[in-house]
Amino acid sequence: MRGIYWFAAMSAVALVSSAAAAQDMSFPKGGDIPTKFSPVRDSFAYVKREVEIPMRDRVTLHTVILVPRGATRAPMMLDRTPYSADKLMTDKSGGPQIEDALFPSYAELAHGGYIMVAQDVRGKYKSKGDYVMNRPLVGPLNATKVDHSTDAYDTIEWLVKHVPESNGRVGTIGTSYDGFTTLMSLVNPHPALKAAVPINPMVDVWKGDDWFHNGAFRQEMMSYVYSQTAKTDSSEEWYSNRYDDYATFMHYGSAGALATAMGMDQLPFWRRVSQHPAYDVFWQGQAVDVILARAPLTVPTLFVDAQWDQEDIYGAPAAYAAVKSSPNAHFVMGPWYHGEANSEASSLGVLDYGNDTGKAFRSTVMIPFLDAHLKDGAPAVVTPAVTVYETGTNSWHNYAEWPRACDGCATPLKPLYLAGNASLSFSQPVAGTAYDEYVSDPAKPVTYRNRPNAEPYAKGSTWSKWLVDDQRFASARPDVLTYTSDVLTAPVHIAGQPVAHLVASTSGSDSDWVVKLIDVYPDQYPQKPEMGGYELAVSMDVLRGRYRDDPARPTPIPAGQPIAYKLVLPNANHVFLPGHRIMIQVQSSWFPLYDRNPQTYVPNIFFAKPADYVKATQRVFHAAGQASYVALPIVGD
Ligand code: PG9
Repeated sequence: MRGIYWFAAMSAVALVSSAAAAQDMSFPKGGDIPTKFSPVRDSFAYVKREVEIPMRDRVTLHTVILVPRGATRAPMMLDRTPYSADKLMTDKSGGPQIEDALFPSYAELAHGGYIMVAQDVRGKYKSKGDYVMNRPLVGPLNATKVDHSTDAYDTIEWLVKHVPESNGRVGTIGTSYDGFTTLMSLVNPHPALKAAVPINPMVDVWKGDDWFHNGAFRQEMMSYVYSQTAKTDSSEEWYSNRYDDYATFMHYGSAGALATAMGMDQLPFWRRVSQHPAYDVFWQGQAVDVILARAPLTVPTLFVDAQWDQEDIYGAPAAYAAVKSSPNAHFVMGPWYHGEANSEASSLGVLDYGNDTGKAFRSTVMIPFLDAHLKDGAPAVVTPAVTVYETGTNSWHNYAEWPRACDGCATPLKPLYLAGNASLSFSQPVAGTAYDEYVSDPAKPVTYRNRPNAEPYAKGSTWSKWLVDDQRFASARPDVLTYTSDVLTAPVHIAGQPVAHLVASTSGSDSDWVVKLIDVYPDQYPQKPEMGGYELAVSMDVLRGRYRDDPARPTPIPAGQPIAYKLVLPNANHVFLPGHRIMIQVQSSWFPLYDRNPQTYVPNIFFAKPADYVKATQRVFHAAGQASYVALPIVGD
């Protein structure tokens, strides 16, 4: 009898447990993802908050605040970005460490006790409002009541009132476009803004930053305009059915034709760019160096430049130059590519520096500078006016002035003359052949680097290193004039901007002139044999000839007449060592980075027609009275 009861009980238990099991096996109404899940982050080394900060026009800007755990009376660093605050401040690997959420230089700041703040600029990603590329200041180019200056002010006002862990002192920091927004925070700055670090900022996008260099259009940047302005979240990616951009741009001919093929006529910023090929009030009104010069620099600022900046090589030096009379202005130039100041930087392409120059800059210059201006009771720090890395000797140096030699400086520029037999001389030409010539053929343009020319932002691209490519691919071409000095027996140190002065003619009615200053390594270089004979570009740039007299008013070039051209080249702090030679190259295209000059004067090169592209015979003169030269900022030490 007992057995029956036992069996019944067991059966009941089995029934209940199977019912329970059945209950566990059946998923809940609404499925397995709860309507709200609160991740547990107590073990994380930081606390992250996302807030929507209201601007004066009530538009809210998405802002991510990363507070090192336990921080009190901490300073805040603000980076206002068009590239997604979430991406800038995300726990990428889901990890609990600060390094999981921030790239190296921002992680170092957070470890140093800084609250890090990233904000989507208006109209991008999660921020509301209208996005405008490099939104100009309120005024003739901006009829609204808001710009990056007002948005920075309103953001800082909110932060100092709503972040309890802060000490009420704020710094702004950012690279490239974010360097531009950092500079904009200096216009009518908020009183709590106590320091700024614009790194490789966009300053004058027509003269020498992202869109043009002296009027030659950087057509490789079209993909950026496309991806940046087609959608708020930049989810519309540029595409091409050719790996080699040389082929892409040759296929379409002009930048305007490619833009039309890509649907870019729908993009208002593209329409403005293509309608303003000259340096008219549209671009002049956005020149940030000119804007900064209108008022004293009241916020201590570190203008950070990169000697081989492939994107904004003009910006930091120009902005610094505009305000360098202020004791608040400090200039840094490192041996870097665009943005490399933020990361490990012991090398750049073939150049080895022997130590991490990025870390050295951040730990000995940037962070002490910020600590002194932002942390409670921090010891005063004397930040030198100028901190520059000297390539060639691989050493850091401080100076009171930059540039150290220039037209009008105590140390003047020293002309290095193009001479006969493809030579260079510090003596003026007196006799010999009057000129050298080449045929510039738009059907076979000189490339800016060896083909294939990958799209700069394509996966695996080495775009960031192109300025240190070996230039022997160019000097081997008949349409590149190459002049070389004798082997140096003593060091030649340049510290500033070389200035090219060409006397040249063209058989066309328009022309581009590219000038390159190059350090030629010894043919035998035992310390690194593969560098034997390397042609390292130290400073180079392009001038679109139609703008030779007035960047705002282009004019045709009178065919066949020797004309004087002046082209200011980018800053360099470089020593040409004994055993090396100095080289100057001259050419008339730099493709496909820059659009081709049709060499026929047309109203707007963006819309040049195939028939406009003609060969031209170019002559560069180096005769007495028609001397071409590069004036070098040579200094004695
Ligand atoms: N200077 C970068 C860039 C701006 C515009 C076009 C292409 C590149 C940058 O902001 O990263």
